[in-house]
Amino acid sequence: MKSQSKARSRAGFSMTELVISAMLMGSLMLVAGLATDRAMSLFRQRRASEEVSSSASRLLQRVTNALAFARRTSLTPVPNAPQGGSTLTFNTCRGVEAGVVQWSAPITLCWEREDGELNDGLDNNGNGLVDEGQLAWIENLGLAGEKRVVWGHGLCEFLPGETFDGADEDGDGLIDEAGLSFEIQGDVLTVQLGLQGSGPDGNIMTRVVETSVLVRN
Ligand SMILES: [Ca+2]
Ligand SMILES: [Ca+2]
Ligand SMILES: [Ca+2]
Repeated sequence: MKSQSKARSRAGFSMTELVISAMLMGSLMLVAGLATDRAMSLFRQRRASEEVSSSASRLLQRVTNALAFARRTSLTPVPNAPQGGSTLTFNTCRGVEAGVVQWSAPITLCWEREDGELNDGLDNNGNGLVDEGQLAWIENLGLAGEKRVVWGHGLCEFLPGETFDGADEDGDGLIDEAGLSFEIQGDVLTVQLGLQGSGPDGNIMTRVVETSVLVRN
């Protein structure tokens, strides 16, 4: 008997060892699986966050380009603090012909409610964002030949830190600034954009970008 037991021990693992090994292997696979899920979740989260950031930057650059040759005296309404503005109409310089500066048709950049969305604190269009807006570029607003293009979606209703209460809650000198905000000081026009996106877990990500344009034409 003694020699048979020694033979089994030498020949392989006992049943207990096999069970323990299987349990250890299962635990390791579970840990590895959880780690992979966590890593993938973080990756998706980071990618979604980067997409919102890059979209905000691209949109701001487009707005900046549109304003690059804006006529200072054409800014309507003049976005003075503390009201600023979320709508701005202006003409831009198209060059000089026969010594005369040529101005564009009136261009309007504005925050407007996203299609399918209502101002009711609910996500009416089911995109994960609540009461969000879109950025519209409009030529000849309200006139014959009006042209309209939506440049961006997912604008915040108000920039972070602000609500619709007639007060400057975030203390930046502007009252109730929207997800598209204009402010002029002298000839310097400051633009702020607040963009939102819905993350993989349904969480809302918000990015605020800002730039200033010297309006001197
Ligand atoms: Ca929505
Ligand atoms: Ca809504
Ligand atoms: Ca403010």
